Amino acid sequence: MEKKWKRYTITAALPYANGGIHLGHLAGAYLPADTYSRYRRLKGDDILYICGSDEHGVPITLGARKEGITPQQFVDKYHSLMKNSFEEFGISFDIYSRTSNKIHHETAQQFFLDLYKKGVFTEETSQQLYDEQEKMFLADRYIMGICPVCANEKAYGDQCEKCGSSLSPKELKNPVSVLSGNVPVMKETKHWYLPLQNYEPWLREWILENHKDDWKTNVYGQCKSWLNGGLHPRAMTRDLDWGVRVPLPDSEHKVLYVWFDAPIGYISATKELRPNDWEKYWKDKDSQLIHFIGKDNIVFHCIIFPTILQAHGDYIIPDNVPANEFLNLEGEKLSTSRNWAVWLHDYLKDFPGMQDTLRYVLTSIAPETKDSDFTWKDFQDRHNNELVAILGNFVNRTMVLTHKFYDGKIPVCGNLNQNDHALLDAIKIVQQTISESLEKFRFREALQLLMNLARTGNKYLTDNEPWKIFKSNEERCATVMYLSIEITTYLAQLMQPFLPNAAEKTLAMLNLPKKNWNTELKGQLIESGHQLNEAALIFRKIEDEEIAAQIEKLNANQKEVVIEPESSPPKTVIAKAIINYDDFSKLELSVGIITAAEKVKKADKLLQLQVDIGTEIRTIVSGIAEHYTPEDIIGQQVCIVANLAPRKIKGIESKGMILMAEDENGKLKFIMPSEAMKAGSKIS
Ligand code: B3M
Ligand code: ZN
Repeated sequence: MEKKWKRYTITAALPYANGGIHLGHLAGAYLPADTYSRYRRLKGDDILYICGSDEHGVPITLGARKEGITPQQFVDKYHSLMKNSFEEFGISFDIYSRTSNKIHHETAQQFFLDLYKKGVFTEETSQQLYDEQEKMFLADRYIMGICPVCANEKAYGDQCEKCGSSLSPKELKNPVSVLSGNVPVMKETKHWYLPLQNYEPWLREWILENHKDDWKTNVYGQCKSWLNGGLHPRAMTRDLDWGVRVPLPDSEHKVLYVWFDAPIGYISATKELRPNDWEKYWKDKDSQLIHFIGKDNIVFHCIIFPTILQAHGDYIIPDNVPANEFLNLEGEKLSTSRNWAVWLHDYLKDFPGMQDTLRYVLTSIAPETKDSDFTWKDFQDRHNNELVAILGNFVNRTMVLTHKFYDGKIPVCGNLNQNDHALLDAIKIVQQTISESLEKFRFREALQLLMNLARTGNKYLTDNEPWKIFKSNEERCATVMYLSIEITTYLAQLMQPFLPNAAEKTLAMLNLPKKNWNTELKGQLIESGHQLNEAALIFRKIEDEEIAAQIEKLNANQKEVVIEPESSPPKTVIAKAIINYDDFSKLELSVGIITAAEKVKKADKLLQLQVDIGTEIRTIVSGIAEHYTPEDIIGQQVCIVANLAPRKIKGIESKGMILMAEDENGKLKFIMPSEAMKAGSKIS
């Protein structure tokens, strides 16, 4: 039996306050969550749509340093930029808060203390790099040194941006502190860890068994691969000065791990909004908690935060986490460092009043099951050929004809023929099918259903040609127009979650109020004699020049990410020296099959793979995490260098190397035999 929920707590990932909002963010989390929230409100459900800025973590302190301002000034600037764009775009948050608020610090500290007192954490002491002059422990990004792989002198503690290797600070040669330029020393430090491994059986049952059927396969698959990879204790505190202070003695320079405090931000924002009854949204088992996020946040919302909530004991856990995949831009991965992105604040300036168009396009191409691509040409086509030519056109034809024939008064409906009855039946079920799709988080499908109703309307007008029978068959003409207005009215009501502005305009033209989706959106919605308001176009056309300007802007603003000239390699590949056959024959190359894959902690680019090479299963760490997700590559045939000396990468011993080919966009692809082969087959 499907559960009946009393209320809905809907969250969208708290964006880092270190930049603007781009189309990828919108398509990933904020727009689907907004559509869903609007739908729930139209049904009269008790919902809260919660969001805010994530203002802690190393990206913030580093960003502030770069701009030469304090972290607080830095987050103030980006918080208001994001808040304003969301507002202007019409994302209908019930609250857009921020994690630097006092109420958040208090809530997160209390949460930490509750867990601490329950004995949930384990304490561990370890050696970390420390800057004696600045008197501070150095996060990976605060350490620079020589890359052990390519000898770049400006590699960071977590990564070399020149060769792309993921590194750990201890691997760097001649490490120095970014802050002082001094050589850091090793110093002992204590941290509190969440023993995730203890919650594995509970997580397995909750996700793998209870949510097998209702979670999206991309989300379920990622969780499964994390769980199968084995869970480990994760530090919930950091040695930093910016963040939520650890509420324990002797912790002046320690803050809560940003991924501990940020999701609690959902709770503090609810408290801020509803100081008197926030608890029912977080503690009542009849409240449905739904997290809208992008795929890079899955582990935090499906494994770590739920474990924190569960360990606490008083809170509900998410019922669903409908994470989206990524949105690409003009065939390439979005990149904020390269400025390969379309920023919402720019869009709003360039296309004033055209929020619905962006909503329409991003929902039509939503990366619901796999990555999808936004192109400006497609944006124009969808707007002109669908919004204008199908939806706008139908509404406009109906309005204009009604004014022309009947001075804008809804005419009397005469006898219905078979087609009319079929039409009415079709209208009646649309609301139900749209609702069903929305409840399954299938926004593309839901929007498609809406557009099909507009298509049906256009066809009905074209088939019945009321303009030809206005004089010869008054009754029939009136009936056709009556039914067309009825379709328009359904469209206006049903548009609301997707195209709120167009819906409002259409309802204003119809001179009708919004209806409750649960109780009022059935049967006949209009009455003969009702006076319509003046007809106006709901969408204008987008011209070729506007699109050309956007493409030009995108290319012009693109930044080449080159590292300082003195240390950067020439762009072209240097031809390597000639080798003889003996050199070549030293390589042991063979075919392998990937049997398991998981992300490497704290390394965005790395996957830890288990590769069957016939005689054994090898652990190989490979820098392909930006090109493949773990669940996509299980069973993949690969070619490997089997006799490469083992190397420790991020603490994992990697035994071998996977051969990859790189395309002109820097995308890596597996090299594999032209036909499936047994693991261990030799390559020569
Ligand atoms: N700020 C990461 C991100 O913006 C992080 C999300 C927090 S959600 C609680 O993708
Ligand atoms: Zn390097």
